[in-house]
Amino acid sequence: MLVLYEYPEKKAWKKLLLRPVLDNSSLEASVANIVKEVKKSGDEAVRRFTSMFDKVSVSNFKVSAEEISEACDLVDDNLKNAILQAKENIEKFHRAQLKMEERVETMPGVQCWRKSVPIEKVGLYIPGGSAPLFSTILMLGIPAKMVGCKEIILCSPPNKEGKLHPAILYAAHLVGVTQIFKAGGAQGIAALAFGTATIPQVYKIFGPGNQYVTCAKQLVQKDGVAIDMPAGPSEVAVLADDTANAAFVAADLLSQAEHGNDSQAILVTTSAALASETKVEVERQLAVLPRKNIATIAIQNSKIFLVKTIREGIELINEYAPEHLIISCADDEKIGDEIINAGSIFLGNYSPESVGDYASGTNHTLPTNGYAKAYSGVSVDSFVKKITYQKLSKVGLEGIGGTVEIMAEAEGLQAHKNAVSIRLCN
Ligand code: HSO
Ligand code: ZN
Repeated sequence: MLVLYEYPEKKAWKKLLLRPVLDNSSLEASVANIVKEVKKSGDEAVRRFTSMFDKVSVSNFKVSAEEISEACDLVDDNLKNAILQAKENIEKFHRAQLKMEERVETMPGVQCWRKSVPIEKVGLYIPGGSAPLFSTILMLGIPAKMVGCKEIILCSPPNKEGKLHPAILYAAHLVGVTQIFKAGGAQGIAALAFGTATIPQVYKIFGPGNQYVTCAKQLVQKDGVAIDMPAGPSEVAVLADDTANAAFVAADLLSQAEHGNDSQAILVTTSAALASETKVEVERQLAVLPRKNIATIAIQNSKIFLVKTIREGIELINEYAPEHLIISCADDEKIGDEIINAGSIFLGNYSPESVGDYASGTNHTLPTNGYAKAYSGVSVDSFVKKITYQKLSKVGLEGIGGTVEIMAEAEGLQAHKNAVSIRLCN
């Protein structure tokens, strides 16, 4: 059952909005051991942990061309067409982010500019488990390919038959992933971070995963491998007034709840009627969901907040900083402009989160756990580094030289000053 908080006082918000705490400490030691073993023994260790955790012995981690073409035949045409439509939209939206920056002449003869350079080797992690998230391959693979990453390596845990889901292979092939490996969990992350005889090392690792995967990503970061962002359980918040539709709101809350036991869904509303109707609708829709066991547990952690004004609702949302925010209010766009902390915002009664999860074009890899206060979701920028350049003419150096000499002198860095003076013969 969703818990209803009626007009909670502001000072109580922080506590009420706390996410369930994920305590990594108990698993950190075992994840650290897996990471260390893979670093030391490479493929042999990956094989050992794959039999231990995935209960399958894999002789060759690399997915072959035959396996890919077999998988492509297995995916039905309806699904292929849907994936193609999603790909087209995701490409359109992400292509618009590829902006060239202009050269700037900061002073006569002093030119500065910045260029995006693709990260040469990136790793995409796709979880296995109860739902094969092939949509995440589109969200990560499309921008990686678009900016020109040379090696796009995908790792995903094999099932008990030692295979990956056909839709995963189809999507990976479609977006131009360069190599696919059957390796999951912390061992998959460690393999990507350090490389093994068969799995290439990458410079940045993307993608969601369970606590083991998240912990492994955090550990390898200490070894200099970049990661997309600290990931936590998925979440949605709905901000609604009395123009919202309780059945739609309930469906949105449940679409997030079915992701995992630890998913969170919250409703913030000014309408007492909507709050109670949504409660009833959630129970009604939940009862017939195939993943009702998972969704029921997630709904137990989920909350409804009744607030006096939309303004108060906006403040509460900004405090929570949800991964996804659906605004079902008459003034959706105006309210949307006042949101400062959210990963992705869905406006009006006809913009369910599911559309962004799959196909509208925006990226679904987004900051969870309150990280939306300081982090953005994945975009083309996540796959590039930006290098700055400058070129000065002699006139340029003559113009700026004095400024640098004075500043260097004041910092007590004579060699810095000299690098200018020697050129200007001062
Ligand atoms: N809502 C998830 C993404 C997803 N949904 C994938 C369905 N498939 C996290 O943003
Ligand atoms: Zn989703």
